[in-house]
Amino acid sequence: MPTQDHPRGVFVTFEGGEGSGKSTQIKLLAERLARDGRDVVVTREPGGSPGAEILRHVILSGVGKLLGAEAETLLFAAARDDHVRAVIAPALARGQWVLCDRFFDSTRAYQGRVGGVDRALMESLQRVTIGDLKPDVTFILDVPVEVGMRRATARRGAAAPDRFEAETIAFHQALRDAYQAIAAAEPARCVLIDADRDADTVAAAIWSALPARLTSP
Ligand code: T5A
Repeated sequence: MPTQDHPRGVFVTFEGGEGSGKSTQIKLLAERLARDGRDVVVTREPGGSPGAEILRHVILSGVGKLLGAEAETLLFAAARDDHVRAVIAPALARGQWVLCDRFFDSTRAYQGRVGGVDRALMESLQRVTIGDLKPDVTFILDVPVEVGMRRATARRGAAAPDRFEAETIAFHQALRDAYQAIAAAEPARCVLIDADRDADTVAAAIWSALPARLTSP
């Protein structure tokens, strides 16, 4: 159980491929933290603020893809800029816990490692949008591609796949590899979680990994 007092709130992000179970786990963690008396804000990207939600609609419609990888990356950055300033930074300043479904690792994985967007552009955008704001801990939910796609398809029902759900199996496999590489490169911040287990087992793994990450230097 996390007990450490932080000078600001605690920023926790969830990452992973499609259908990896991020929303499910954020909900479970938020409920558990609230029972523990913590003041929790749940948010998501792209979106999370009124301006960023408009951009989410544009991006997931596929319009960004038509503009090209760099322009689509700019749209994600614009959404993040608004979200950080309107929601995340104020909540952390108030001392709240912020649980965010996707953050800058999604850009690094989808647009950077898999999409091939220029590294210098990515770094510039990161500097402008988030500065030195980094998550205290990032849970990367890892599932085999076919498991994630099956879950996402079942949840979607009759609706059409969005811009990224419609990508190829090779794209999603490269994405899984990218997330594993991010986790390996930043072990102090990132925890790779085997999410191909029932939701309660995954939640227990997340809960038990949290305190150590919050007390590490
Ligand atoms: N993107 C985003 C970028 O390319 N760059 C960026 O910088 C950012 C921020 C966002 C898209 O934008 C891209 C990535 C994404 O493609 P989205 O609609 O927010 O799109 O999609 P996702 O974040 O991928 O969210 P999903 O809703 O698809 O997946 P989740 O949240 O990982 O999964 P969840 O919890 O909704 O679960 C999916 C289904 O599986 C079941 C659930 O009940 C649900 O039906 N489930 C489980 N079933 C069995 N066992 C478990 N352990 C389960 N956990 C959940």
